[in-house]
Parts: sequence; C-alpha cells; structure tokens
Amino acid sequence: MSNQEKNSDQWPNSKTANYDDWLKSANKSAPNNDASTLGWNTPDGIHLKALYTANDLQDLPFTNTLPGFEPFLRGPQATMYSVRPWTIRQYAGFSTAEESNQFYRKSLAAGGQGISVAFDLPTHRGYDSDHPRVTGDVGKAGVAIDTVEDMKVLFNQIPLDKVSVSMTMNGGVLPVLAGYIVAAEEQGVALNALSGTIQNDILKEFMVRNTYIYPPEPSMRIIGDIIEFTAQKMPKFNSISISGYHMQEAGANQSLELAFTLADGKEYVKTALAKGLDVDEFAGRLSFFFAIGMNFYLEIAKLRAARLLWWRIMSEFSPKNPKSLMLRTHCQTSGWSLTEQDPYNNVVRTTVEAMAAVFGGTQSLHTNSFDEAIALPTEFSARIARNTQLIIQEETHITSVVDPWAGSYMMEKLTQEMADKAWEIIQEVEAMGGMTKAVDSGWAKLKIEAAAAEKQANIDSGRDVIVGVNKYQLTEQDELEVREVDNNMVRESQVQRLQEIKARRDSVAVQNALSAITAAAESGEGNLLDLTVQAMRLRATVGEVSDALESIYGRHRADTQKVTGVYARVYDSAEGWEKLQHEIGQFAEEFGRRPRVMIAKLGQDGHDRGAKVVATAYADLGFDVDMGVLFQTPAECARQAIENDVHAVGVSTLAAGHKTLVPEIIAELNRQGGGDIVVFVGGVIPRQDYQFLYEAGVQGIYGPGTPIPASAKDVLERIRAHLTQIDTSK
Ligand code: MLC
Ligand code: 5AD
Repeated sequence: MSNQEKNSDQWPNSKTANYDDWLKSANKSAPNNDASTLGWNTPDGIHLKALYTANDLQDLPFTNTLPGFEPFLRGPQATMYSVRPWTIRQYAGFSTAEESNQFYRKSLAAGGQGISVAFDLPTHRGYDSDHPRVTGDVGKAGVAIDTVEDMKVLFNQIPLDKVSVSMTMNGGVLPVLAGYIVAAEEQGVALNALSGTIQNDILKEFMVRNTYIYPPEPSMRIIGDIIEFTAQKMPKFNSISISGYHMQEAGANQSLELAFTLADGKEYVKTALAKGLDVDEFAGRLSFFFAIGMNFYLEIAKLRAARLLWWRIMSEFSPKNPKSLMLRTHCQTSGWSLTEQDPYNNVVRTTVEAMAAVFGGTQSLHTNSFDEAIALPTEFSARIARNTQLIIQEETHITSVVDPWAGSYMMEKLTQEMADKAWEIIQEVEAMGGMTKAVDSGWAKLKIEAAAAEKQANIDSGRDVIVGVNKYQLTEQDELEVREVDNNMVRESQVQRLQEIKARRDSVAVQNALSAITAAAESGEGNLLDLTVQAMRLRATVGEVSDALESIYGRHRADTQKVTGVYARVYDSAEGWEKLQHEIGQFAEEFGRRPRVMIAKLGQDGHDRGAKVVATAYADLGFDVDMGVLFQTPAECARQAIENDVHAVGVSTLAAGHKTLVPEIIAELNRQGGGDIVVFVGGVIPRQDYQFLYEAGVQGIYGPGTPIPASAKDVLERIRAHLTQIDTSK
C-alpha cells in the first residue's frame, strides 16, 4: 500500500473546541455581542437555544429507551412505520349522506386508508334537520344525519369490518354512535368486528369547541356509559379521542395543549374506574388527538413528551397490560395556521406540519386542504392534501427509520422541557381538583383565550411573521374555486326523508324506547348507549333521542366571560394603537358614550376563538363590548342588540352559514326596530360572497388575517358616518 493510500483512510486530527470557544466566536456575530439571546423564546416559556451540545443530554432521565417499550417515548410500536405507516385518515363530510359517501369512496380508491366523518352542526348539537334553530347550518360544515337510514347511505359499499371509521361527535354522541352500530348491524357486520374511533371528548367542548348539549355532569355519565359499552362489546373500537387539537386551534400553546389534554384523559380514566371497570378493560382503547402547527421542533417534542407523560400518569393506576400505558394518537395539521391570502402557500405549510406529525410518531393523520381558510375542500384541494401524505409515505423513505430524531441533543432536551412544562400545568390542575373543576370554573378556557389574544397581538404587530398576510403580501389575488353547499337543498331532502321514516315506523315502539332513555337518564341506572341502540334500530331520530335526554339533563349554557388587557399588553407599543384609542375617546365626548359593539355568533357555529379575541382587543381599545351568547338565532341576537342599544353588531362566522344567517339578522334588526344598527361580519367568507353580503346591507367584511386595529378603525368610522348621517337626515 502506498503512503498516499494509507493516509486517505485516516481522518486528520481535529482541533477540538470547547463551549467557551464557541461562545466567544458566537458573541462576535450575535446582536449586541451576546449569543445567549440567540434562539427563540417560545410562547410556552421554553428557550429554544441556538446551539445544543452533548451537555444538554446530561441529567435527562430518558435518552436511551426503545420504541414499543416503556416509557414509550419513542413510539407505541417496536417497528413503527417501518412495518406499517400511519393511517392516512382525511376528515371529511358535507351536504347529504349520498354526497359524502361518494366522496369517501373516491378518496379510499385514491389512497385514503381510513374514514373520518365530519358531521354538520345540527347533528352535533342534537337537532334534526327540520328544527327551526338550524336553518342556516344543515349540511354546511359536515354531513347531515338524522336517522339510521342516513347512516346506512353514508357507509354504503364501505365494508365496516374492514375500513376503520372515526366519527367526530361529542354532544350528540349517543344517537350517532348508536346509528353507526345499527348501520353496521344491518350491513351484516358484528359489533366485535368494528374498528374505529368516536371522539366522545366532552371536556374540551366546554373549553373550546362548544358542541356540547348537556351540562358537564350528565355529559360525563354518557362518556362513562360509552366506555363501558365499547369495552364490553367492541374490543377493536377506540372509545374516545381525547383532543388537544381544538385547544391549539383556539390559541393554546403546545404545553397548554398537552397538559390540558392529558389532564382530560386522566379525568376520563377516573370516570371509567368509578363505573367499576378494571383499568385494563378500557385503557388500551383510549386514544388521543393533537394539532400540529408551524412550530416544527416543538410539535415533534410535544408528541414524544405526550407519550412519556401518559405513561407516567397511567402508571399511577398500576395496569397490568402495557397497552394501558401507551399513548396512541391521531394528528391534524393546523387549520388555524392556514391563510386566505396567497392560499397555495398553505400546501407548503401543511407539508411542514405533516412532517412534524410523522417525525413525532403519529398513528393517523389528516392533512388540511389549501382552501381551508376559505371553504370546505374541493376534490382538487383534497387530492393535494391526501397526496402530501402519500408522497411522504411512498417517496421519501422517511418511514424506514423509527423515531429518527432520537439522540438529537436538541430534540431530547426539548422533549424533556416540554414534558416538564406540561407536568407543571397538570399539577396545577390537580391542585384544583382535576380537569372537570378547572373547566367548570372557567379557568382553563381563560388560559387558552389569553394565549390566543397574545398570539393575535404578536401577529398584528408583525412580531410573528405570516407570509402573505403581514409580510410579502400580494397586491392582487386570483379567485379560487370553492365548494358551495346548497343548504336549502340539503334541508329539504332531509326533511322529506324524515317525514317518510316517521310515517313508516312503529311510533308506539319508538316512543317506548325513548321513554326508556329518559327513565335511565333520570334514575342513573342502565347503559344509555345500549338503550339508544334499541331506539335507533326502531328509527328514532337524532333529535328525538337528544330531547329524551334533555328533558332530564337540560341544555348547557356557557357564560360569556372574556379576558381583558392581554391584547393591549402585547400590542400596546405598536403604531396606531394610541391614536385609535384617542379617536374612540373623542367619539365618546362627541356622542355622549363610547361606541358600543356586540360581537355575535349565530346558529350552531361554536368556533368562538376569533369572536373572543376581537372582543378582547376592542375592549382594550376602548369600545364598550357585549358578547352575544352562543347559538343565538338571528331574532334573539337582534333583540339583545336592540335591548343593549349597541351601535353595531359584528357577526363572527366560521361554519359557512353566513349567506343564510347574515341577511336574516339584518332583516330581524329592521323588523324589531334596530334598523340603525351597523352590521359587520368577520371570519371565513369566500370573496365570491362579499358582494352578496354588501347587497344584503353589511357595512364591513373582515376576512382572516385582517389586523384587529384595522377592522376596529373601520368599524368606528362606519358607526360615526352612520350616526352623522342619521343626525343630518333628522
Ligand atoms: C400499527 N399496527 C402495528 C404497527 N403499526 N402492528 C405491528 N407493528 C406495527 N408497526 C397495528 C396497530 O396495533 C393496530 O392494531 C392497527 O395496526 C392499526 O394501527 P393504529 O396505529 O391503531 O392506527 P388506526 O387504526 O388508524 O388508529 C389510530 C388511532 C385512532 C388509535 C389514533 O383513534 C384513530 O384513528 N383516530 C382518528 C381520529 C380522527 O380521525 N379524528 C378526526 C378529528 S377532526 P390493533 O389491533 O392494536 O388496534 C376534528 C375537527 C373538528 O375533530 O373539530 O371537527
Ligand atoms: N371537511 C373537511 N375538513 C373539515 N374541517 C372541519 N370541517 C371539515 C369538513 N367538513 C377541518 C378544518 C378545521 C378543522 C376543525 O377540521 O381543518 O380547521
């Protein structure tokens, strides 16, 4: 061997640097010559450093564990995606059962691997499609389901013993899960062959998602009954999907999302144990659901920390089956992170988020469509979203390696920091007596709302960048083709089917079955799911079962507390804020009182993050702000606005009901003597609908991404112009 060849086999000696050497060098290029300020202070209060080293691994308790084994930090399966990738499970549903069924079948044929049903808001809230409160909502944000007949159509030619089905249902969980069970039964599929998941997570509904029906206590009984029924009869079915997703969507940072979700999980475990179940009978079928947003490293760390913490929480209950200690989860990329502006950017955002979910080791994933911030997915946008996952699964070889971030100085450290942060919050919740109490007191919700207001202020002031929204904006934007659902058509066809079913069924038997449900609700005896299955078999409707329970439990009404001061604290220094406050002060002097605005939600749309953030910020600016109660009809909203003598009503709409509900509120205001009140609208509204709304009498429309001070300024000007005009016309 020549000398030259020998040398090329060897590495040259490297001069080793220590951390202080690095610091000296880094200080030279860092702002203010201080490298310790580099990196990012996350909203959780974690400092993401610019550099991690082997030192960061010291003192970490779990840096050398294996997947498929305790503490499951590295994943619930030994082989993870190297044997079976996560399930591509795209959440979808709209219009009628027929249309949604077509969509599912096409999606399965094109690479989708499981089903995830989105129901419309009337179904969530336990109303049949013919109920007068829900005219604007039927078939809009999901599929309309009234009876087993709709369920049978929904799953037509989808073999329920082979395809696992997730159903996002919480308030109306009993008739919907029962309807699915009966549809499967009539497809010839046995209960014990059914695989899938029911969301059934009511605690987060009271905090953020708002599709509850009954108050917390009876709602928890319903959950206990479902866990019991599925544990005994549906061994392959996940009885709950304990969801943090909606908390992040409502504004929670990662550690809040993680802590509240796991604390909710613990509450459900206690509920099932209190029913007399053994922990191993049900714990292996508890599943989870997290949002994956744009904070890439944090999201991966969050999923790893989630498994670690759940193992820690469940160890307290001393299960014998390791499955009871494992956290398995579905993830969805963040809808909130997507923008109406320059919407093709959303494909990129969703890809980054999907990668984080996969690196975090999710079991199942939904990737959002790029038209998310505007409307429900079209076939085209849904295809791109699905293909995003297929490409990661089949082209990148990412699936070949289990937990590939393990051993990264940064990722291991961050995982532990995330776990520690969340654990602190979990302990705080424990000290309050558990999550039901933390939710009941309103504390948990306010924590999330404060985080949301802070986030919005950071965006509006440009501290957080969103490409195409507060930086690199387009001057002109092409129109996007969006899916439109004709809710009048859906409602008419549902009403007709309901009439036919009611005419055909044995109404005495149905009445008896419903009475049995009411009696069980009253006495606390019996299993409510078991009784609901019997009623649904006889063709009782979703609305009838809900009424049977409501007659005992009542309907829950949320209070309308709002946080104050948070938005102002963060935004305060930004230009324009003080000027606007001054203008509001001038208005008060001129007109004898401050501008008074009611922020309203109409129909069954309970997504109130935007409404709450706007209310907080407007109040911080000096407006007198009233919050409408959730689920108002236009007539009720108009009455409240007139009674409170507001100058303007701002309708926040995120569930596509605007074309029906907004003209109705204007008509009601006119009818009840409030024709002087300015109406403005904010939320998810396709550009195509703007003209329609202006023609109906709307004075301002503020789409996603509108900085709040800009909308506030506009509203103030419109109120002023309106008052001046009234004055001069007298
Ligand atoms: C998987 N398996 C393996 C394996 N990987 N076996 C051996 N080696 C491996 N490497 C096995 C599993 O053990 C399991 O079998 C089976 O394969 C299926 O895998 P899974 O990992 O359990 O996946 P899946 O069936 O898809 O279940 C995922 C889940 C579930 C547990 C997270 O709960 C789920 O699908 N959730 C989806 C929830 C959802 O869609 N929600 C939408 C919300 S939208 P076995 O026998 O062990 O079961 C929303 C929006 C809104 O909420 O607000 O409206
Ligand atoms: N179809 C598809 N996606 C939906 N989402 C809500 N409803 C539907 C539907 N019917 C998604 C959006 C939203 C999140 C809660 O779920 O991404 O942000």
